[in-house]
Amino acid sequence: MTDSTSRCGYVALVGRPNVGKSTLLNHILGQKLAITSRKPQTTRHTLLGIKTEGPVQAVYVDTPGIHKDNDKALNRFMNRTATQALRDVDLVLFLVDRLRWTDEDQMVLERVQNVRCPVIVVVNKVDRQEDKRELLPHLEWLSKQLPEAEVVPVSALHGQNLDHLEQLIAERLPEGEHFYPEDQLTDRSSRFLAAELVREKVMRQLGAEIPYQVTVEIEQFSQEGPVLHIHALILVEREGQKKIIIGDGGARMKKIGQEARLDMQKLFGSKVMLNLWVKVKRGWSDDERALHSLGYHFD
Ligand SMILES: Nc1nc2c(ncn2[C@@H]2O[C@H](COP(=O)(O)OP(=O)(O)OP(=O)(O)O)[C@@H](O)[C@H]2O)c(=O)[nH]1
Ligand SMILES: [Mg+2]
Repeated sequence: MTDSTSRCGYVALVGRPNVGKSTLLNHILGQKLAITSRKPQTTRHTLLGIKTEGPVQAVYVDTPGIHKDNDKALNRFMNRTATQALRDVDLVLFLVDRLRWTDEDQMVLERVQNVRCPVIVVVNKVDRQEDKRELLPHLEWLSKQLPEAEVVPVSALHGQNLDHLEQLIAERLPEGEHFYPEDQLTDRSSRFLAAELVREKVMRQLGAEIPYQVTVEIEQFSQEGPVLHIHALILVEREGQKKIIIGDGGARMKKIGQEARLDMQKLFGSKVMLNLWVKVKRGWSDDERALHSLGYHFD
């Protein structure tokens, strides 16, 4: 945009799990802020990622993937969180994965059709689409579902077409003063981000089911001289899960710790000493009170 009008607004990233919402946020910010993994339902909380460039401030809201499975309190919390984020934003980015259209995409589409603000449909992962022409009928079909929306193919992972996307976003933000100082990156605390990085490594290291039964609490977070001391507690549902996370002779736990520590050092710009523990807390993911005390609540 060439004009110097001050613009600012909230931009929700919504879609079913695994379409690349958090990856897109990180690429736009040029920094790893949101956790990502190949497993669905990685993101559990909304997270603001703020990008200020000259007169334009876009406040991105990363959300949990909207999914069908609603049987546990944690799943209900995640779906409610994502749906609520659609309410108070100025622009919605509806992410889909190339031609893969599922019942969950349909669920999200129906919610997005009801929003009042502008919508951009972001067709992600096009780097994986060998024959791009095959996309065209689907892009047209998407346009018909949301006639007012722009439909934009991108690769969030490789940064393809993101300049164009950001341009479209900027043009759709309302005029107004910026909500946040220009150097602010997020609304979340460093403690929150540290817990998420540990959870990401657990998500990435473990097989199919256990990651969904894991949450992380930060017990200590203190700067002592040049070193950040972080103690994180990994909570699981069952004794057997604890053994799997620890691994043979503590090998898996060590790997989780090493990888999380490296990411923390990058994010916080400080040397980090990280201590991890694993504890069993039965039933936490289906217990409203336990969820609340573990940080799964609305502000
Ligand atoms: N090839 C390719 N992979 C991508 C792209 N964007 C995301 N991915 C991969 O897709 C997977 C899911 O990405 P996430 O960003 O965690 O997806 P999400 O939509 O935030 O998922 P939830 O938080 O579970 O709702 C990860 O393995 C990413 O690396 C892309 O443009 N191309
Ligand atoms: Mg995510």
